[in-house]
Amino acid sequence: MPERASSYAAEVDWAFNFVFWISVFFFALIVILTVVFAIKYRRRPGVEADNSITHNTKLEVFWSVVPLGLVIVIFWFGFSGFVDMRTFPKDAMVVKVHAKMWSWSFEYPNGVESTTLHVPLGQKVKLRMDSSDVLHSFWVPAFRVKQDVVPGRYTYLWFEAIKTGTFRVLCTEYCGTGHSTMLSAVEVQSPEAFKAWMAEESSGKNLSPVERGKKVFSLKGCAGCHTVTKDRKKLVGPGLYGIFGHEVTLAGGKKVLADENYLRESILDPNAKVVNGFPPIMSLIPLKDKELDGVIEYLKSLKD
Ligand code: HEC
Ligand SMILES: [Cu+2]
Repeated sequence: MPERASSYAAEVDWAFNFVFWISVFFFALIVILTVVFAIKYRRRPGVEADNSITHNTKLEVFWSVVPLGLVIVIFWFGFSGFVDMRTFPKDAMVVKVHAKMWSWSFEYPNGVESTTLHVPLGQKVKLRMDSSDVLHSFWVPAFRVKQDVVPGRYTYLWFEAIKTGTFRVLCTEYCGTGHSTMLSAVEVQSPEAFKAWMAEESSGKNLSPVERGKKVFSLKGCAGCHTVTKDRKKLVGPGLYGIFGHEVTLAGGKKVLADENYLRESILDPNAKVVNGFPPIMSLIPLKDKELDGVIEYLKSLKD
């Protein structure tokens, strides 16, 4: 089991272990008895089958009532845990979670946005989740929470972190080519560290265009499909390192120069010119003028 970092974890693990060991016990019991009886009562020459026993009421009541009791206990643990998870505390901090192919972003009550989820230790947090394309599923193994994120509606989740540290966030609903890279993290910080982080994030309004662009690039999910490293590794889309000022071969063989207008068009009207060898699956991601400008400056800065 992954480490336990939320108030649910101990109870979930207890229920899991309970069911697991009951299953192991009955599996062993049934397999052993099957083998023993198969050997002991096998057909042998000279031994007649004895059909005098038809049933045994005491034994039958026993093996019905005991499992019934066990499944009632299992139901009780499952149901009370479920009720806890679906009863949302009124005093929780609400964070909006935006899922899209293939990235996560998080939006806090004061409007700050981030690509990793920051939460203070010991504070109840409620997530309101939406997807702009297909079904995703938000999963934090260390918190023992998992919730589908469904296009066209909001879904919710709440938890309270009990341990500081960085814990993995995964998408656990197959959502296309980039599914396996749809990763993020939860940073559980002490309340002071969380406050300091929040203050720094919300004061960062005077970013240079390149810095702003870099932020937009990860917040808007561009990084889920494009690398920006020197090796120009392909993800779902082409690597964007060094793209500015270079020639791009389009589907059909035509070559164009990647100038500012090409970059602008590639972002505002993604399928107007499709890069050779790539599927036309980049969707339009709405950007404000300043964000678009930042992204273009950022792409221009990706060079030696
Ligand atoms: C769902 C995956 C996906 C996302 C998200 C995505 N792109 Fe793309 N992008 C692609 C693909 C695939 C191509 C190549 C096909 C084409 O040209 O449409 C591409 C092409 C491009 C190109 C042209 C590249 C070249 O080599 O000529 C640029 C520039 C670009 N994207 C920028 C962005 C920016 C900026 C964002 C975020 C606002 C973004 N993309 C988000 C998949 C994506
Ligand atoms: Cu997903």
